[in-house]
Amino acid sequence: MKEVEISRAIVEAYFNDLLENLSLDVAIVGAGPSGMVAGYYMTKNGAKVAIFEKKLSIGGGIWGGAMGFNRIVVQEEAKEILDEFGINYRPFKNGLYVADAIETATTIASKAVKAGVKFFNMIEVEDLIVKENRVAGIVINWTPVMMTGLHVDPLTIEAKFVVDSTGHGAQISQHLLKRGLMEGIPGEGPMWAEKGEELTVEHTGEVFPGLYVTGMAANALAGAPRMGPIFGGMFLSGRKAALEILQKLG
Ligand code: 48F
Repeated sequence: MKEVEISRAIVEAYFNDLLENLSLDVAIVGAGPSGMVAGYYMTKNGAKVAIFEKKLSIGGGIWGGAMGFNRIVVQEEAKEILDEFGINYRPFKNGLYVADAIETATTIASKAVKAGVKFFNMIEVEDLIVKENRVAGIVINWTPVMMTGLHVDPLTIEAKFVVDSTGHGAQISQHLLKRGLMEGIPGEGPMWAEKGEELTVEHTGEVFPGLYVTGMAANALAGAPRMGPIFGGMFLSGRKAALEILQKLG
């Protein structure tokens, strides 16, 4: 066993994947619940999808449940998505169900990978490609380059659609805002769980030609309330974006 052969295996496999994913149907930014669920449904239905995540770990805000108590709550309307993924849950009361955060994060990630979603972690999306008033792809860099502020130019990925699943900060839509291509992003409002869940799904959609928002990013753009550790809205938002994009991809 030669060390350099181990290196060759990694370099070859990774860069083959990167080359194959330079041109996508859909580039999803952010591997939280809404982004991973969106990726799963799109890939399962034939789209070529990759998810770019700036952190080392994927799963976004699922892992810690609430305050680090690693359980999440899902409401009746989204129970079918737990069933689709085969995630166990226990009924609580009033149409609420409790699931294990670790099982939720790992199962969604695993099912997404097995459906064919390609994950690229430790890559930060630092900008968008915009051509003739339409988002046409993403601009990527290594997270350590961004963290250290090194002056290193990025690479690009072209995509028919980009999904901003970056959570509370709506990081990708912010790039359009700072260029004057989008009107103000009010940010999420104070907590109101029921309303926040409803509005997450309602505001999931295309916010600029070629750019969709899901999950908490949708609330940030709409000024809709935060909702805390109830996750049904995130799942339903991801599925809604997936079905709309699939329809547009034909
Ligand atoms: O925040 P996050 O989990 O997004 P979400 O799908 O779900 C929100 C819930 O987790 C929770 C909640 C609801 O119940 O309030 O917070 O809306 O995941 C967003 C992911 O995007 C990554 C970030 O590291 C996180 O994993 N991300 C953010 N900006 C970038 C990014 C970027 N510029 N490039 C790549 N990844």
